[in-house]
Amino acid sequence: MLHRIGIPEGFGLVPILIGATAASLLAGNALAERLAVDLYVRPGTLATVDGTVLPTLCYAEQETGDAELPPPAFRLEAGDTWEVTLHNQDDTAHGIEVVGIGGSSSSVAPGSSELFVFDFPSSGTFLYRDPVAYPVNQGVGLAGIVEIADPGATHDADFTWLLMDHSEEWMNGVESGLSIDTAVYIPNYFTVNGLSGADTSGDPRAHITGRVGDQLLIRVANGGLRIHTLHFHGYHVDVMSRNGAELADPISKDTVPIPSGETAELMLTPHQGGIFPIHDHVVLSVAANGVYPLGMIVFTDIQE
Ligand SMILES: [Cu+2]
Repeated sequence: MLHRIGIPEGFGLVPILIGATAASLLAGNALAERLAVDLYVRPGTLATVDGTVLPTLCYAEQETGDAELPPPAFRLEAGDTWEVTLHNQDDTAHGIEVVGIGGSSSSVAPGSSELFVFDFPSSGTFLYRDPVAYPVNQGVGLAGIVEIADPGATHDADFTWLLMDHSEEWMNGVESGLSIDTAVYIPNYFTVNGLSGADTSGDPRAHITGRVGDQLLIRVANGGLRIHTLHFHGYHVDVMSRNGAELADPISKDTVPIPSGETAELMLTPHQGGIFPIHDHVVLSVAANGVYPLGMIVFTDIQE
């Protein structure tokens, strides 16, 4: 359910904000029931694996300074309420939707701020994105993950993959104020948490580490516009939930399709140690501007 309360322009804080920062959300705050953040929609960049810097639109936590992909990931607990004050610093309308929860029918005019309130009655992995001018705004960077943890969960570690695809042509077009032909979308960069190729091994949220027998929960959200079908080498995973809904009978698979805008929670219980790749089954998506294997790929590093 979504509640939306308009607040006057320039009125950055409203009395119900509790002052929680994203850092405190990520650190986990078992007592919090209402978690408030400010997000600023503004131009930013994606630094790609081959040194290209692409123009994006970002949900940034800071009002000023450089804005970069990936967007912040937020973690709450089942039963919590997420209060987002969205400040639109861009020159076109923007909004924030949590797919399956609410927000899709609202937008924020340029230079204005609005409060969006999202209730999460149960645990799951959710995608937030800009529903305005769909799919263009989402396609140039306005998407991220909200993780709703189950306080009673017993897994040993968890990981988060925000999948994105990036069209240099769209990104340059939006930066230049051109109208985008949405019938033609040819992404040429593909990232996990804003990283690609071996760079994903430097991100402890992306790089899968653990021991044989551990229960390793992988939260996946596809913020891109293309389907991404993840192939696990060395292991099968149990698909525990999709789009925030638990599956009654988890399905064991080594290849898991994640359509655009959708999420899944995967449980990896390694039966063997080793370093194995996990990659998009579409070879183009494992490339960066055509160079393989600098695209959507992550690795496991499992100890015996
Ligand atoms: Cu493969």
